[in-house]
Amino acid sequence: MKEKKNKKLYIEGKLTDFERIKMNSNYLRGTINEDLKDCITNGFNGDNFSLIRFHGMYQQDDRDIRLERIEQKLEPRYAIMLRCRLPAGVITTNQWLKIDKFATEKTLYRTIRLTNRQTFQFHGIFKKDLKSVHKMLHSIGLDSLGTANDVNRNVICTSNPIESELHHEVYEWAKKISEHLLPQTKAYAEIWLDKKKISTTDHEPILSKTYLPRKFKTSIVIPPHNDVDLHANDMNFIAIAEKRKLVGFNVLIGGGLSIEHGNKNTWPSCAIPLGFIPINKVLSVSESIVTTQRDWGNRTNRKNAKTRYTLHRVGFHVFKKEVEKRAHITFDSIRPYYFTTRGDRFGWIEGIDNKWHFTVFIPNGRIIDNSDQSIKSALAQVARIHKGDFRLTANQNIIIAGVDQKDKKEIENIFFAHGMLNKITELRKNSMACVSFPTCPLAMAEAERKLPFFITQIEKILLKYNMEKEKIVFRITGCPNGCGRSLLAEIGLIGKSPGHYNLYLGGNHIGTRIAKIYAENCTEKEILDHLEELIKIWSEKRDYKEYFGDFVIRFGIVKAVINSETDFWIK
Ligand code: SRM
Ligand code: SF4
Repeated sequence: MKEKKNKKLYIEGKLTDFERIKMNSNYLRGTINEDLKDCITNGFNGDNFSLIRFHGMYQQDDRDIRLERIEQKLEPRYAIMLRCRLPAGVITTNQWLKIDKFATEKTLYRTIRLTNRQTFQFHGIFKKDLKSVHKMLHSIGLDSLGTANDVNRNVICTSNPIESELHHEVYEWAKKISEHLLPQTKAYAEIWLDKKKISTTDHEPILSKTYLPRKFKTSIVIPPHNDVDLHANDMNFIAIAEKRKLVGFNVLIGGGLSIEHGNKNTWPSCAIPLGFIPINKVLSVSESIVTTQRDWGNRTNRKNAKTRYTLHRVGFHVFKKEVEKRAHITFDSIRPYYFTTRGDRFGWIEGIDNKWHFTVFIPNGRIIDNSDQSIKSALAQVARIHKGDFRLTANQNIIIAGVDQKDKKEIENIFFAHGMLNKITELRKNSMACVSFPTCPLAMAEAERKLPFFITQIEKILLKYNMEKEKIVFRITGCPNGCGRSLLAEIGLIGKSPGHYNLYLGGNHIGTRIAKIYAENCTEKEILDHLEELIKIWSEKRDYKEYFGDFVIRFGIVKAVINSETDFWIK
């Protein structure tokens, strides 16, 4: 008898072209190898343009010189951005020195960019150097698998090892989940590492031949620090400890931030709780959540393909029941937990193993030497003498982890000598921007390059109203895809067109509330005028120590987004 499909669970309609690309790709091989031999263009052709993303690479062109190249009748200056896989952001000093060298010698911009998912990107690698970057990464135990496209992305995890024992256990889970959910195809090894074709029958038991309907993101967080912004992720594990020992995780699903300007069929969402699981169920539960999303996610519309839309369509309880069935468990009630902070805790912190950890502020995560600061040189110098490792944070900063008391001064001196220990305001520490121009093809307005300007202006406003010591989470994202996580900020800007942004307010300081639109299509001046007015009122009318994000809600300046499907778009 023909199986009767439940319409709620299976979307009928035309599959997106992306589904065809994946299906016809022979497990992500496409004709990438042939393209690599084509020296006429620096780009990739046809489906390969999308397929290289499954190998952790994006084809980009420098948008600052796009018009100039067109006028000169030249091909756009194609170059590749490569994103490494680095579960929980842990990188050894030896690995760091190798990537630093590669960035200097083989990339167009000679920089490394720390991302807000605890890894790094190289921008501007030419096609001819692609195999050498993969071989270099492989030689130091790294890869770029599963960092882009319709797979589980780099698994992020609370980064500061202050709670060392717990952190160590949780870090191991981040690695295990990442590895468990990785693509199994041998295409990566064959194409980039010149490995001989090992098997003729590839198999993707978890991801399937057509992989997931859309990107999928996972976080692990150790309360009370929501430094990973868990609500931006599809699947989240909140570590629950008893007597400092990990006993299990609360599992939350369906977070995500991307929207389309004006498209009410898109909305951001905080993740919602499924329940508590013991440690031994982590892999089966993560696999069951991923396979349920794999089977039920929308493959006819990529704008509605992420887990939150699947939950909305099939119903939370139906989804939960299916996960329980697949994982052979019953979720327990959520265990109590709370968050007090987000962001990074800068400076020295002593871990419980008597080691010290030094969190250093990296403006926009850009590892570069410039006239004010020589960040790249400083980190390379530290890497040469440091006996512990580096941890990349989910806020684009870096932790020099595992330092002995006696070595602290030497490390600090290096950063000081390179101009990196200047005093900065709480606003600057809690700010973030996505990459945007010139490399991001989707950018509508500046983000990374505009962030210092906005911060400096807002700092002046805060000073004027004696609020300069206050923390405000301020973020800019160059388009509504939301990479800069502006919709979880107390003040968030989302690019509309060059020089114009929508202004969002009302996220909270712990990252558990979605922000709401306050003003549309503003110029930089209009934004600063709005902020001056609001900061003035906040300074006069706030309750004792009330955060900006909470104040704008209590004072009725914007309505709180409680149920984002319904509340987000209502004015
Ligand atoms: Fe992102 C696409 C950069 C975190 C939502 N993101 C892109 C691309 C690859 C543009 C593209 O598709 O061609 C950007 C490359 C710019 C460049 O030149 O480097 C890009 N995203 C980034 C990074 C580097 C921003 C940063 O400054 O740190 C972050 C890399 C993280 C990583 O290491 O994997 C980054 N992106 C995010 C986040 C935040 C997060 O994950 O915590 C989000 C919002 C959370 C979410 O997923 O809902 C995010 N990026 C997107 C989207 C929208 C996805 C969607 O659900 O519709 C796109 C566009 C797409 O996938 O079609 C996108
Ligand atoms: Fe690019 Fe938009 Fe992401 Fe910024 S938010 S990096 S502009 S895709």
